[in-house]
Amino acid sequence: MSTFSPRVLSGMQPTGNLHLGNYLGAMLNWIRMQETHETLYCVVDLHAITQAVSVWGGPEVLRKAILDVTAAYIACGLDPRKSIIFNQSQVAEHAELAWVFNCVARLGWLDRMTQFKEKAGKDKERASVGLYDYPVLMAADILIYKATHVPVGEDQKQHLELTRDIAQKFNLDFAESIAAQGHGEAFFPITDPVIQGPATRVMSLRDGTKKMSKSDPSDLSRINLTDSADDIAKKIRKAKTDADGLPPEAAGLKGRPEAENLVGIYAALSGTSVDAVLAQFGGGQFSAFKNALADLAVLKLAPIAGEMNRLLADPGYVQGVLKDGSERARAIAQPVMRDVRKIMGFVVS
Ligand code: AQP
Repeated sequence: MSTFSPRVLSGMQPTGNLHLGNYLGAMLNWIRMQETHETLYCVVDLHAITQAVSVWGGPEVLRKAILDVTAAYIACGLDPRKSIIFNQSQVAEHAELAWVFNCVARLGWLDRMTQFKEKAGKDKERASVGLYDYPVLMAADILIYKATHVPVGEDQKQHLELTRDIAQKFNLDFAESIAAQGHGEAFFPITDPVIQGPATRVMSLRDGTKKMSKSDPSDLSRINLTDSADDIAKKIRKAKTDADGLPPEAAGLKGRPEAENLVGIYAALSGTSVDAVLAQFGGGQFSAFKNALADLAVLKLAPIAGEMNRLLADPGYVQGVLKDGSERARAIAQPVMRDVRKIMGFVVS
């Protein structure tokens, strides 16, 4: 059996402000895991350009978004001394391995990806090839570091399954060469998704059946990590709810997506469970719960915006973090890519 040392990789797209969904679904686990694992966190800028230029905004918008997201990472609690923080485009091996994986992955696998269907909408003929190929690049992002664990929100589960399929097929297709080159039975690990916590899928504050998302046209649908304390409190107080109060037990949230969402958010922000939140607030008025949630959200989130502004006042520092992180990431990625070339039979000079 091949064994792989535990290593964590994950990323977020610089396509706009990070929001509460990114924070609760992914970031809290990222912060936790930097204490126990070797961790790499990237700003996935190559993924940010998969939609039309009019959607991602062009060079100036992208440049700013990469720095903003990096500052958000640090402001949330990622520590550049503990984690490798970098932007994807600075490590060319992501794109090179993605090409190899394009030749391993099958069209049928990609055709099943629901995120492409949602993002491409009805007019998929006009979607970019990059949008379709996004999950293959994501597999390369992960496997170029032989990452064993990837903390993500629930929406990324299907893409992680594709990553596992690609790793498995590569290991099988090239098994003889992998063994001959001294890598044992498997060259790539079968990565585990880490989808943990009471808010792995945070829903829109305006519609409990839709994921909270950067691209929702309604700003009231999400809490941005850059929102002021007033905006955070206002958005929570205006969040859609139904007419009933809070139930005493989790079973009572069934069929009530908005209530379930707000309780999950409270549990994640307070580091407790849905049951514990309902033990405290169940049977009470929704308005009292919303006030408590607004206070908690302001307490936890408002300092992040302040810290982001402080960091962005010194762009040289943020750029320095990315430069240092990219060098450290390249030092891991380059030998892996060299091994892949040898395994596949490319003549390496
Ligand atoms: N609503 C969410 N609940 C829980 N986790 C979420 N994530 C995103 N939305 C939620 C997780 O955040 C990480 C980074 O996501 P991303 O920025 O790379 O991509 P995304 O899923 O495309 O983000 P958005 O906000 O939904 O952007 P748009 O609007 O462009 O589609 C991932 O781990 C993701 O699971």
